[in-house]
Amino acid sequence: MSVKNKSPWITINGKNVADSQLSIEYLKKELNIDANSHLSPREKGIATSVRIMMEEHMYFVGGAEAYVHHGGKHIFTHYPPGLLPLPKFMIKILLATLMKREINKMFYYQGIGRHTHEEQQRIGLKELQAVNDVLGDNKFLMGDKPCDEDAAVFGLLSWPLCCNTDDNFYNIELKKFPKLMAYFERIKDAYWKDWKDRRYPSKE
Ligand SMILES: N[C@@H](CCC(=O)N[C@@H](CS)C(=O)NCC(=O)O)C(=O)O
Repeated sequence: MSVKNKSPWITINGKNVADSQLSIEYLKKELNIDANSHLSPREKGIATSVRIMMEEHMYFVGGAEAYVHHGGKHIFTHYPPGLLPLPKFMIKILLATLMKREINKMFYYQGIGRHTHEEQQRIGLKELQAVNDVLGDNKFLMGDKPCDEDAAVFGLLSWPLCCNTDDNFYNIELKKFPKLMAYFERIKDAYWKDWKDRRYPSKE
C-alpha cells in the first residue's frame, strides 16, 4: 500500500507518488508529456468531470454493490490467493463481522449507503449511461485520440467487468452498452498486450 494506505502508487527514481491521478500528473511533469494537449478547455473540463464522476461516485456505487450487496464474494473468485495476507476462512469471518461494520460505516458516511439498493443501482446506471453518452461514437472519450481520463475510465470499467462476479449488477448492465464495451476492448487491446497473462483468473 502507498503512504496514503491506498493502492495504486508509483515509485519513480526512488520517489513514491500515491494516487493514480497524482501519479499521472507527476509523470506528465517529469517526462514533459501531455496526452491532453489536443483538447480544448471545454473538452478538458468534460473529461475531468467524467473521470471524477467515475472515481468519486461510481467507485462507491460499485463498491457498495460488490461489498455490501454481494458480501465481497469476488475477493475469493477474482483476487489472486495471497493478495490478502490472511487465510480464506479468516477473511470470510472478517467480511461477515468487523469489515462488514467498517464497510457499512464508510458507505453511510460517503452517502451512497443511505440509499436503498434499488436507488443505488438507478444512480449507478445513470452514471454508466452518462459515460456512454459522452463517448458516443468516438473511439476514445474525447475523440480519435486517447487522453489521460481514458486511463481512469478504463480502470473503473475493468473493475466490474473483470474483478467482480458475473452476477454483479454492473457486470451484467455494462454488457448492455455495446459502445462502452467496444471502447473497453479497444483500450485493452491497444495498451494491455499482456492482459491475458496478468489477469486473475486468467481468461479473456
Ligand atoms: N482515487 C484513488 C482511489 C484509490 C483507492 O481507493 N484504492 C483502493 C483500491 S481500488 C484502496 O486502496 N482501498 C483500500 C482502502 O480504502 O483502505 C486513485 O485513483 O488512486
